[in-house]
Order: sequence, then C-alpha cells, then structure tokens
Amino acid sequence: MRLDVVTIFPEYLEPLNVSLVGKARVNGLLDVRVHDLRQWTHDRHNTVDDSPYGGGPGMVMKPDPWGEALDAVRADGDPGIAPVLVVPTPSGRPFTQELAVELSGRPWLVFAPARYEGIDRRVIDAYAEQWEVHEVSIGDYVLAGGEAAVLVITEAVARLLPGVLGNAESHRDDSFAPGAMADLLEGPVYTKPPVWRDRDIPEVLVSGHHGRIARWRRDQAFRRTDAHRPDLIERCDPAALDKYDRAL
Ligand code: 6GU
Repeated sequence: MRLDVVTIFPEYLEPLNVSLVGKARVNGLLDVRVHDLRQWTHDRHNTVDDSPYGGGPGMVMKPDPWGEALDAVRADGDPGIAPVLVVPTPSGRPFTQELAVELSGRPWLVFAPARYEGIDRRVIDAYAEQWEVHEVSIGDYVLAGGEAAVLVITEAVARLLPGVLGNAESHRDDSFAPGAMADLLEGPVYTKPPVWRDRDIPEVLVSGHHGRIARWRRDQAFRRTDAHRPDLIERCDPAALDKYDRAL
C-alpha cells in the first residue's frame, strides 16, 4: 500500500517510522511519503492560510497550495492506480473499524490533514469529482489539526494489511466468533505471577476447562460493555448472540 501525507508539520508524522507501521515500511509492505505543503507555495512567506470569506474567527487553508500538492502527488504515482483522498476533520463521518477495513483494501491513500479552521471547501469538492474522498473524524472532541488523526487512521489500517501482524493475532479478533463477540469490548486479561500484591487471578482461568473459560470471558465482556458502552449492547444482534451461546 502507498500512503502520502501532505502537511505543514512533516515532523509530526515521525512516529510513522516507529513500531508496527515503521516495521511495515522496512518490510516493504507500506510505502509512506510525507510532503511539506509549503513546497507548493510561491510567496516569500510560504503562506498557506487566509481569512475566511464571510468573516469569523480563525484562518482557512488556501486552495492553491493544496491543489498543486495533490496534483503533484497524483502525477508522481502509478497512473493505473486510483488514489483515495482521506481528509481528517472533526466534521467528517466517524472513523470506525469498518472504514479501516475498507481503506485497508485500497492500494493508495492520500491524507490531507488541515490546521486552522480547515481547507477551502472547493478543494474537497473538486477532487471528489475525480477521486474517492472520505472526510473522517476520529471522535467527538476537537484537535488542533488532523496530523494526530492521520497517525491513528494509519495504524488502524496498517495492522490489517496482509503480513503486517502475525497470522494468529490478525485472525483472532476479526474472524473468531463472527457477529457476537465482535460487538463487545474485551474483558480483563491476566498473566504470571499467579499472585501479585496479594491479588489472585480468577480461578476459572487455571481450571483447564475451555468451555467455562470461554463462557467466563463472554460474561466479563458483557459486563464491561454494559458499564462502558451500553450503546453497543443496544445494537447487538440477538440472533448472533444466541448462535455464539450455543457454540460455547
Ligand atoms: Cl480528524 N481533526 C481534528 N482537527 N479534530 C478532530 C478530528 C480530526 N477528529 C476528532 N477531532
């Protein structure tokens, strides 16, 4: 997968050299290119923003540098591969695991993270006529810019690419227990030592009884989901849960 990021803070994307994403790059599974938007400015001050039409606080990113940047990135790629433009913005549609899966199937993602009050609307409208465009938000809070969202989205997408995670891990969450457990939060986990600061581990986990362990984990997942995300229980498919229950 190829991944381009156009930003006024290229150094903000340094974490893409680390950990899972960094390893995917070294292994040739991800081709990441970070570009400084200011290289497509032509004035002495490398201006990328201006005041908003209609008035109001803050600044808006000018369309010209973005248009030149996106054209240059496009021209530098395989003409036979369609780029997908991802615009992180708090007014986008929610970024979900479903969208991560969708994006992980695309060969080329181009990220356009904005600072200030956002990018001149005409840029997104113009590229949406030629490219697939996704405006996405990573949650109900406001960041100072989209760069942190690029890191979040990239990590969620990269771990889904074939060969990035070990086989066992990649298939456990996603394809084991289709439907039922997928909609619940993970319960608590434990490792050695068996006693830590006078605290034991739940006995069932050393019972050797796989059926009881699976049932206990499902019960813990339910309690946790009920406490932290009751909205997930509401939209659980009862038929899928019944099926999961019978499998235990
Ligand atoms: Cl994608 N960008 C910004 N600036 N703020 C956000 C966001 C994105 N998602 C949630 N808040």
